[in-house]
Amino acid sequence: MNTAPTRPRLLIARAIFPEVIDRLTPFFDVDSNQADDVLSATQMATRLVDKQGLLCTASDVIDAPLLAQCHALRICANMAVGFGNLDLAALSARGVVATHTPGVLSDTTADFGFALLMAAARRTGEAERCVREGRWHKWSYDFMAGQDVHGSTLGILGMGRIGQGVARRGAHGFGMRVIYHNRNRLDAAGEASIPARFVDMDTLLRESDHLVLTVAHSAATHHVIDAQALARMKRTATLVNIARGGVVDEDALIEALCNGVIAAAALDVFENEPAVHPALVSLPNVVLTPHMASASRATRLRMAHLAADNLLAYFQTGRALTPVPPLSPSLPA
Ligand code: 8YV
Repeated sequence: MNTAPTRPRLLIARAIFPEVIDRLTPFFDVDSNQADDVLSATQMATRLVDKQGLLCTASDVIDAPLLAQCHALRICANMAVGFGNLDLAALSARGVVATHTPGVLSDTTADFGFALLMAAARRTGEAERCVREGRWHKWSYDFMAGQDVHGSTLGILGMGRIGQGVARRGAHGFGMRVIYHNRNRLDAAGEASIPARFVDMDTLLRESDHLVLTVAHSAATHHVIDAQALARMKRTATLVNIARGGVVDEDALIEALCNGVIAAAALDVFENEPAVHPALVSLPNVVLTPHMASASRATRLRMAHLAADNLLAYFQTGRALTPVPPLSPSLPA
């Protein structure tokens, strides 16, 4: 009689690095979507119904109707630091552990946030399109004149690890004065090490030359940047969103960019991604990138390994390594 214990069944919902799958296959019966078709709710339910483990990404919606069909599920390992795609209440009600990938992507994401800030402020997207399209005919005193980055005021909304990374780059690399707003204030040593000054939301909006959003999306932060908030910003300001699309009211931002309420924006995340509002595509003063702030090969590999480590630790020791915190005040990178 074969008495070998059965291995837990695992669904890997999107394509990931083959070497990470190789680490998991000795321990799990793996059903892997290496074809990388984005699974519909029905397809996800069909493939997850008998699985104890799930490795998913921020594009996969794990909600109560899905969980109601997946009674075997014990752990959901999100290959992302953000977890707005997970219904934490429904997971916890069913005793399913949720994990995410904090820390390993903070610097790569902060690098990209800074790249977007510079691109928006110095109009690099617009300028590149002008050259490529043969529209550069002569030098003029104000041609492609944008806003300075060095010595300006950098505002950060959401001072988790990613926000602090952007702040350090601004303060140490570009001599920027850093102000921030967050649900929780950093301790004195944390503020001094950047240095950064805690301000209320109104001051943040009014004083920032460049405002970078790194706050988690939740009911409390949904459309926190709306028409009223944009109206309080400087007309010369730039806005950068590397958090989640829902933090910004896109219709209000489009109005603001059309009417000179702020000078420019750079968006890596969108309210209905991967669909992008057509008005954004036609605006010259916005830089648009496809949710790629963490996309260096090394960092994506670290994220996939950490998701795998969580699955292995949970099934081998009963404890996951980086569970999602119960309530997260800012993008907890
Ligand atoms: C990921 C992200 O690329 O980690 C996050 O929260 O937004 C990005 O790093 C994406 O979410 C993949 O799951």
